[in-house]
Amino acid sequence: MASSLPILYTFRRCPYAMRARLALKIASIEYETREIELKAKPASMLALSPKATVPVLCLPNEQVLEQSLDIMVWAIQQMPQAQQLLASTDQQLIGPHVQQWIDVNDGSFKALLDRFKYFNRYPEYSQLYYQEQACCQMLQPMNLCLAGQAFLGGEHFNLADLALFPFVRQFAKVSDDLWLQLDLPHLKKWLERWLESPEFITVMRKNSIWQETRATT
Ligand SMILES: N[C@@H](CCC(=O)N[C@@H](CS)C(=O)NCC(=O)O)C(=O)O
Repeated sequence: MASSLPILYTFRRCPYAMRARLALKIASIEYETREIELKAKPASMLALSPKATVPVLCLPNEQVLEQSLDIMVWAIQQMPQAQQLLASTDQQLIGPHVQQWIDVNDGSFKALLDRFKYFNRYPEYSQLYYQEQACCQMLQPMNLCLAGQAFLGGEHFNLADLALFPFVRQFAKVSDDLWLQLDLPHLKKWLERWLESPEFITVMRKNSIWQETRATT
């Protein structure tokens, strides 16, 4: 697949795709967007990445990155200055501090987020129980960390901020009422900052679904 720009298979509302797009934007990397439908994945995407999840980034040298974190790291590595800035806490892009946040987010928090959002499918516990557990697992520790600094990474954001933000956003959007009741002022301020950032607004612009038949490559 010869293309001068990287190609990103993406789904607008997917939080994993969101964090990849955000990192690409922050690193000022131009790419071709191929917006897909999860229920009708293009054959060309499946050929590149049989595991069939978005995001998938295909580089001009035909290297395929099929994990959102790999895409984020690759994007930031293209910008030496950003790499230094984003590594301010751990001295590396994904050091132990960043990894810890990502492990909690992609592990127990994501599982609780799904249960909180789709509580009807998980009747073992109430929606409020799932909310409370999610708060204990990640949102309260984040709020505590953000009480003393603007970002999880310190005074500048790092990969943990970028990686967690779309999931916290999704959590907040489950129920306005429930979110408003939570006493997490520092986390809410952090979330607002990301929601209002020009980078996020840009990567959330709507694209029409990419049509495989139109592909010339
Ligand atoms: N570990 C993957 C997870 C990506 C993922 O699960 N994406 C979801 C959408 S949010 C997906 O593509 N699911 C496949 C499907 O629903 O068919 C990553 O970080 O990129």
